Amino acid sequence: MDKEIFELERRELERQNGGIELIASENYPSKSVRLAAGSIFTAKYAEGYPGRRYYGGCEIVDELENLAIERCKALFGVAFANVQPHSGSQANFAAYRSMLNAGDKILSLTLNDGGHLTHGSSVSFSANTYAFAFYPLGEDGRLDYGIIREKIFEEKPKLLLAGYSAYPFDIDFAKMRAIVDEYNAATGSSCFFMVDMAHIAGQVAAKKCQNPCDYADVVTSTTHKTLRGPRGGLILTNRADLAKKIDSAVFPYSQGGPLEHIIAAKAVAFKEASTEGFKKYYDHVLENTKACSDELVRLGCKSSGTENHLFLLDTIASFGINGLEAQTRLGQVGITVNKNMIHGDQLSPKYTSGIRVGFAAATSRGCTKEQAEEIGRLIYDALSSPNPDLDAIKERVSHLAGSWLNIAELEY
Ligand code: DSN
Repeated sequence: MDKEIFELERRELERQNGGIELIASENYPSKSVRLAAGSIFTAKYAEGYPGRRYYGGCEIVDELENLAIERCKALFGVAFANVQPHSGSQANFAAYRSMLNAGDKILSLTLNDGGHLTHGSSVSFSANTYAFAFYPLGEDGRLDYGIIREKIFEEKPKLLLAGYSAYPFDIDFAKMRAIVDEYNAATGSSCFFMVDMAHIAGQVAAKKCQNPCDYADVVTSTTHKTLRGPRGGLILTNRADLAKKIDSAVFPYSQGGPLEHIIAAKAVAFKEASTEGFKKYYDHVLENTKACSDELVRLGCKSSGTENHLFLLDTIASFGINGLEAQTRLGQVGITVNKNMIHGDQLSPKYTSGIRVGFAAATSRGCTKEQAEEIGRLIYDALSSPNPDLDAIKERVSHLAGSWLNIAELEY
């Protein structure tokens, strides 16, 4: 009936299938996740929570949402889960509201070092509602827990925030919990510890890093990045006192009817992420990311190195071009990345000194370690010469992407 939309979807699928997707926050859900997201649950209004709805006819969506909640709790080993947030930003909005009053101070990572807009950017609600202070990374571009400890005593925040959008290394959540506990004990304060694990939710589910739910008062996430679910958010806690506040901060404070079709798709993704197959998938994500980064270093480039699904490539130091130019040039050969500030960046966010490279999506399509190394060489060939043969590189990209699984047919 709607040929225009059908045609746009066809072209987008062709674009996705024909290229190499290296945006670290993107991924491809399975066909089962997409079918659930397109299901008839979209037709049901269900404001409220299971057993406490404002509409009749909610018996089945109650079962659905309870199942999603149970699967989510089991996956992350946590006592309470709210699966209604429409996005990560909505999840952060409600999470802050459950712990803080307007004007309270949040201690967050310096945004240029990898924080998210909702972690204190002046263009988001966060900085408009709360006061923010920031901790920088250490000189080596890694979290410096000594600095965080100093800052918490200096700034006296009500909440310490961890979890980032462009941080390529492991995070010691246990150490951050200890800092908050030490601060609270020494000063009689009740500072909260919150983790936004959106980028590493898949790594947490696969048990390949510390689980922030073991240490934080509240954990937020998206479901569509490394977790491979539908686009959406969630909030987790082990604290019964906060669980109630979280629920009312989501509905009715900041959202209306939950997207039950997306909750169905989240439930499918939680089931998939709890399997041995997902752990193996994640081993490949980590292996591929490191293989590509190592190959670029072998070719003389400056990479951040990696302990997760992403790394930052310093394109100024490696090729003498800024992140925007690198993003554009790679786009011309069918490799999608985003420009990104790198630690100590002297350029503005409009240009940046580097790009962020991630392998969650490519690995979902079957990218192997050897292919990840080849992608390193493709990036090098596209960026190292002022006049590269873009057609030849594009041909190699198409050949590689063409050997992968069709995104529309991805089984889990
Ligand atoms: N936009 C996401 C990212 O690219 O990291 C964060 O929400």
